[in-house]
Amino acid sequence: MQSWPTPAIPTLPGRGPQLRLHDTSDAQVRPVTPGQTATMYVCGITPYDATHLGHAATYVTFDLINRVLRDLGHDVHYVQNVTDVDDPLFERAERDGVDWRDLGARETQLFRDDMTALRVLPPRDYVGAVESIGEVTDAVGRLLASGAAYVVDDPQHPDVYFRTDATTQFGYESNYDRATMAEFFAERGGDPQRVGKRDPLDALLWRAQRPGEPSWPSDQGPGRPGWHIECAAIAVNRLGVPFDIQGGGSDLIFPHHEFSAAHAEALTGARRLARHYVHTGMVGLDGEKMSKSRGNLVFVSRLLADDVDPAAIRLALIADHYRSDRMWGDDSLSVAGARLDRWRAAVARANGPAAQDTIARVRQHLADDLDTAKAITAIDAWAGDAIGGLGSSPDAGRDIAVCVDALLGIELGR
Ligand code: 5CA
Ligand code: ZN
Repeated sequence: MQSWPTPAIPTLPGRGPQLRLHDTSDAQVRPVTPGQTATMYVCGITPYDATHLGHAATYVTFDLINRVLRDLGHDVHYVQNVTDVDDPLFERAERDGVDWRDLGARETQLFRDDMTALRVLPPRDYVGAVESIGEVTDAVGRLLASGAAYVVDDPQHPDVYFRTDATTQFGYESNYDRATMAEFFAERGGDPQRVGKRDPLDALLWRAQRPGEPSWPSDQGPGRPGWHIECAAIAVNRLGVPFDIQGGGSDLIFPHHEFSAAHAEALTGARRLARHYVHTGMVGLDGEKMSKSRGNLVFVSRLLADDVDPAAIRLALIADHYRSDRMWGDDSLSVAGARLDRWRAAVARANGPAAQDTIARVRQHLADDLDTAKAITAIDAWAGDAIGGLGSSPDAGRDIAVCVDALLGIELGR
């Protein structure tokens, strides 16, 4: 699929410390250790509705990681999918009387526009589920051949399932116990009641065609892909295993990332799909997680249409730590907007305190599991001093603007 345009990223002189990130599977913050090219896969949208602030917070978080890795001198091979074949898409298309392909294309384009406005660096490979069906059918065939998958005993709907016990390490990514797995499996797209499965947790790999549903040919007969195998196949075929960072919101920890990892590990024999499993907290509104099913959504495109400065949206989204579940508040935008005004006024001044210490601090805080709150406080302190007339460096404003642009993705206009 076509990605979106790359915003300009200025180069910041010098180097920061090694990046450390929280890994869900090891439940600790530890160094990210890429080669020259860092490899990152982040789960993309299911395009049946517009991008809300929860999605945006997640993609901006991985954009910060992308920027920090580049600042450390790495190339970043970033891959993202689009789940453009899935039940919610068919249901919404049916409800609205539109073709599911047109709905997916329209919402994906809206997402590209939102990401462009938020200055999110595009993935190198942006891959739709429809585009990757050949990769999925190949993977399903191999999983069947190795005994990691089986066809349910249902001649009418011979769906293919993945054996939860196909890999010995299953469960290492989420560390959830069986009861928690069962709960999230049922809540997040699983089908524990499906008759003919060997284990209620076994995950769908290939869904045999049902009347009225789109289907594609495969050796197993016509059907469509399951969810986890889509991300497993797309990631493995572009990044190899293990890759450096697998990312998404915390709602993907189980079953999605556990099974994506298990599918990929059963396919390749690798012990671990990703070196780091990084998960963002959930953004909520009015006391509840923002989600399409609850309908408590604030859309990025709506704010942009209301002429909200995208830099203020971005700054509001990174004001608190990415791993915390947090609420979007009535004052989130006004606080960020006021801060942006102050930063812009500060960098526009003829003189300010030399920027080196502040830049070093920003790099240090971001390297510490993306401590954006402290990074922002460091810029606030510099801006306060500059506006207070301290310092006599004529380059300071420009240097801070370059730092904020390169690392936080926010343009201050100098
Ligand atoms: N297409 C799948 C992933 S393969 C999917 O989960 N799509 S999604 O559109 O539902 O979500 C896209 C991304 O936004 C996922 O990483 C998801 O974890 C994240 N996300 C969804 N809701 C929120 C929220 N309220 N706060 C933060 N992140 C969220
Ligand atoms: Zn995914």
